[in-house]
Amino acid sequence: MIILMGIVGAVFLVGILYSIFRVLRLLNILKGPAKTGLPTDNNTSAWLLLIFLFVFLFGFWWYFFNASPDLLPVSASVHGEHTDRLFYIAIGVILVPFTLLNLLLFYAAFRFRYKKGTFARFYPHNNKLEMIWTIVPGLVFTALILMGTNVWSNITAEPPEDAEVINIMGYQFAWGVRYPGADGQLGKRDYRLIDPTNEFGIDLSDPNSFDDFTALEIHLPKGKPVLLNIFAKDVIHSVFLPHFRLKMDAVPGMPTHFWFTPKYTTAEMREIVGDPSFNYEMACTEICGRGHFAMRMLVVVDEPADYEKWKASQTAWLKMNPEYLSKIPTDLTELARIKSGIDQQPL
Ligand SMILES: [Cu+2]
Repeated sequence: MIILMGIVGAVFLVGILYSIFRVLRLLNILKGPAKTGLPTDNNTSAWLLLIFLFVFLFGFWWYFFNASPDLLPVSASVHGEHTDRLFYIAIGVILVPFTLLNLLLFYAAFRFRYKKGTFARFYPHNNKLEMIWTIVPGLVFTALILMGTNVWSNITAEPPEDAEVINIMGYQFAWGVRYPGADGQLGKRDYRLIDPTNEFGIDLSDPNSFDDFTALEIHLPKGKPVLLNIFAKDVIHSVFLPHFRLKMDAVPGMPTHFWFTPKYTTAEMREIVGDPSFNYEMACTEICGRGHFAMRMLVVVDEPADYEKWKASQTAWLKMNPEYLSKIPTDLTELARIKSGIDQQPL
């Protein structure tokens, strides 16, 4: 709402200022050429420029402070705090010169408006100035890029040993999620094994895959590193977990990954934002086709003990699709029955 108000307000103001300018200009034309030889609207333009400066600069900062609570929600991941800090540093680096330069530019346009008998000094070049305004921004941007590269290389580097590994598969138009079962190891996958049921291409010749399970929502443990291995089955999708400051494309044929550590459980975040119905979510942020809007998935951050409980309550993919038992090498069938819990009654 406030964004809409800001845009409407700015358009309205530009309209008013432009109308005033047009009216004054028409009046000048009607009056005919001035006797002094000075363009008659010269002073008007200079004053209008000053008014423009103060109205818009004031409007800008008013809008900035009013909208700033909506800029970024509290970061729900550890690295998110670093990226937020970078974001605010970049905003500062942009806004301080933005304000100073605008003050200077509009003041200069006003102060040095045309006056009879005043002549501009010819000042075409100054090496020292050129050096300053090339080197200083160069150093500032290099520092920003180095800080950003540092954060980026951390979150895309190898995750800690104890990280929870989760596979995410984007396809038109939903997400598939695969967790390791009780053994904590995700089984291998191979795209050549993908079929309408086996959407991940789970390789059942790998005993680690027997107890893997797929889920309709994502659960994450608080305070524990989580590695997302990201795949796509058809077109480019993009994993977007805004509260965790996580965005990584899901590219067909080119697995990507991202690791992060959730900081607040869903219950804690509900208290922080003061909304008992708050939920984390994962969205697709690549316009991937007609059903793109449907690629939303609920994300729940649990206390580690609750997370383990949730994992234990899930049913292995193999148990849900027992017809795949026949594809398992015979010497592994018995192990597959045990690990997937195929013979056990559902809980
Ligand atoms: Cu998508």
